[in-house]
Amino acid sequence: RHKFWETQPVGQFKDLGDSSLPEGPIEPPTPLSEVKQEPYNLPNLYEWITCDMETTEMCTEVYNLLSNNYVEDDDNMFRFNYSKEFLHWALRPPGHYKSWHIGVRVKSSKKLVAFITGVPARLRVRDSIVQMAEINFLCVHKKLRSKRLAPVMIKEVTRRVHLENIWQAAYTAGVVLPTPISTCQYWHRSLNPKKLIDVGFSRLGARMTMSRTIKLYKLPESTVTPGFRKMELHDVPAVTRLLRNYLLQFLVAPDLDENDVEHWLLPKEDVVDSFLVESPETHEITDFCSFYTLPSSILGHPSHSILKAAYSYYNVSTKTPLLQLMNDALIMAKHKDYDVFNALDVMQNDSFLKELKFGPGDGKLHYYLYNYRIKHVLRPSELGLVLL
Ligand code: MYA
Ligand code: JJ1
Repeated sequence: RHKFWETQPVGQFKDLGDSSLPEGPIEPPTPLSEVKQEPYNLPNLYEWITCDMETTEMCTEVYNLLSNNYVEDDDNMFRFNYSKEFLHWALRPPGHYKSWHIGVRVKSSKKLVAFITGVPARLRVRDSIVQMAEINFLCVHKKLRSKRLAPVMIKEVTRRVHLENIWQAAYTAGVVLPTPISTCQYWHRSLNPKKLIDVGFSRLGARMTMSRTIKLYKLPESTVTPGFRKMELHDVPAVTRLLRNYLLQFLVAPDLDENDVEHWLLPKEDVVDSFLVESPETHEITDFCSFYTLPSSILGHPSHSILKAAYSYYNVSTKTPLLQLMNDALIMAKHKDYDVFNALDVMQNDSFLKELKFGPGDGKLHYYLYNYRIKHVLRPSELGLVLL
């Protein structure tokens, strides 16, 4: 069934019920001297490149590959359209390795036809802190699909991760592979229902008119929580403390330090937005919410070409009820002209999705670990991790 994945150190379907298998690494690290020194072989017409994501030329080439060939919904109506600025941010966190940004070119024309990336991350799995790679942006040009190029890309990124003495990875996918540690549901909150319906992202509900629908999704002009404001650089220590403490309750979560928080959560225009609640009395930072910007191309629509989507990222409530905090996040997203606010049912998101008028989407997201076994499938609420 899975000719490639059956050969890899990942949880296998046949082992799903077997509680005699221990939690933790599936195979031990090999001595670095035994890691293959040369890249894997590609079909002869192609060559490996290491992408320098510092340069706008490279960011543009990657952007062009992804915007034409990356993830689509089940009905091929929308395609993720990560911006160049987003890619520049997502691929250069503290301690990133240029060698983990891997492209494949056609030798003759130099055209970029495939891509895969890793970035380093510390993840906590129960009580263990594990150094990992987060793998993302695996893409093969539409004209080169089903030629078994993806397994070569995955083996090559694995080799380059091993060369840095890292032996585990985390990744998400819309497809089922051996074997998910958890399966999450996408939920969507309409902010611009007229456009969403026009482009086929959503439909008029039964016994609903357009004006009744617009009224249903109306939001206040401004946020309601006293002390709600944009996160600033000087907030990094307080946000780090708040978030670290909050993430302890989940079985799998990132282990973030101040440098990580500055990179991943400090607002960056049209890339990541973060807000917090500063108590007007004590000036304590008590609550936090964030979302990232991931537009989708609308395929083949006569008048609309881009759907502007916000994706819920990390949220922490200690004083402001999470429902009210997320309603303020929706108000900010509407104010910034997003068409839809998306969220997974991870962390405590279940507690606000229905009340804030999110509806379940037709997409699921499966979470995976490479070379790390988890004894039981996790509930989405046990996951404290959001990948981009
Ligand atoms: S998820 C986003 C993936 N990208 C897209 O969906 C974009 C549109 N699709 C494409 O570009 C292609 O269809 C891709 C497959 C490139 C996905 N993750 O070359 P093939 C297996 C893992 O003939 P193609 C993301 O970026 C498939 O089951 N494996 O197929 C996270 C089959 O294996 P098997 C996948 O369609 C990526 C084999 O590939 C995926 O031309 C995490 C077929 O290869 C998938 N999304 O190309 C990667 N889709 O026979 C793993 C298909 O066994 C990282 N396949 O079933 C693992 C950790 C590595 C680091 C470890 C460090 C220690
Ligand atoms: O966006 C998604 N689905 C939308 C559009 C569906 C269009 C037809 N297929 C959707 N819309 C309904 C919204 C509605 C709003 C009012 C309330 C009720 C709901 O369901 C889906 C997620 O649901 N997205 C995708 O399918 C994109 C791919 C998801 C897998 C991602 C893989 C990630 C890669 C890892 O890095």
